[in-house]
Amino acid sequence: PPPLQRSVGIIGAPFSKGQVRARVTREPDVDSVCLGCAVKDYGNLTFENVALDEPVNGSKSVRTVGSANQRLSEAVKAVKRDGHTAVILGGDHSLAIGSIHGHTAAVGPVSVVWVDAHADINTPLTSNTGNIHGQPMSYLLYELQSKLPPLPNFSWMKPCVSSRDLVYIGLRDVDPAECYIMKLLAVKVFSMTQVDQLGMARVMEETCDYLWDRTKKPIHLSYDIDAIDPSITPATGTPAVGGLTYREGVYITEYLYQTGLLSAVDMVEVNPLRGRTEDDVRSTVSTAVDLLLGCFGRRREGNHLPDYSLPEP
Ligand code: Z70
Ligand code: MN
Ligand code: MN
Repeated sequence: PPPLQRSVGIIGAPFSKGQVRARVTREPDVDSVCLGCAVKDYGNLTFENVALDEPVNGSKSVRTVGSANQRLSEAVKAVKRDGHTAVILGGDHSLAIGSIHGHTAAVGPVSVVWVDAHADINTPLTSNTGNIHGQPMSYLLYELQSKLPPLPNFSWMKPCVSSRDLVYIGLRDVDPAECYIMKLLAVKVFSMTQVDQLGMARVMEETCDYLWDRTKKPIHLSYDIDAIDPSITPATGTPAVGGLTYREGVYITEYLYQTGLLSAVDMVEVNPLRGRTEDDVRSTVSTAVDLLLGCFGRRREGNHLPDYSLPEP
């Protein structure tokens, strides 16, 4: 494995306006995110609610989400310029717009690994819900720009991801328009069917083979906690049955860590208010923490600091 003493910069991004169901907050405990590596806490971003943020083409809170993402993009850019691996704690998945935008602004083109029950690739014109957390990939892809209406408070952002550099893992709740878009753009998808068919080890090998076909780019992992089965991570806004096991979920993070290319991680849709019991919340949050730990080198076989030495009798 590559030598992996890395520093991590953490941004809290408690967005909730990309979806309707209450607050989604920063939950994972910052101090537990990285074991034996330096953690810099950039604090929680604050966002103003834009007054009179009436729906645009049916999409809700467009202006609020637009300006919040502009701030997040700047924050992620700063974390990357400081030389850290960026961790963005959501918040709903609309924050991937600013997160991926800021990441590419700092480092150039990236590969995106999107782990989710949902494809989040609706355009504002195909969305049935008007929730922007179901739309972020359409804003980010070069290939969909001609399909997007102009949106207030989004003029700062330019598309920055090629459909060739995107891989989905865990899909199982995809709208017809999203299915059409992914076919149209020939996006690489490992739905739950492929996960069942191939097993996660092969899914990860094929993911990297595919992404590395041309050049190895920094990886942006956008991890929606609802990718994991709701029996393990119930405290989320849109639980979808038939999800990844805890082990499959963690394996993704361990595999990406050992590529040495993991450059930014979003951990989103953890929503304590959606848990029915305290155990629901505990299990969801501790899984999110374990996924982040996997991203930063924790191994299930055990861990020790590099300078560990046995005590002499
Ligand atoms: C639906 C939409 C979504 C997360 C739900 C759902 C999208 N396709 N994403 N929960 N995280 O509203 O566009
Ligand atoms: Mn999502
Ligand atoms: Mn989702």
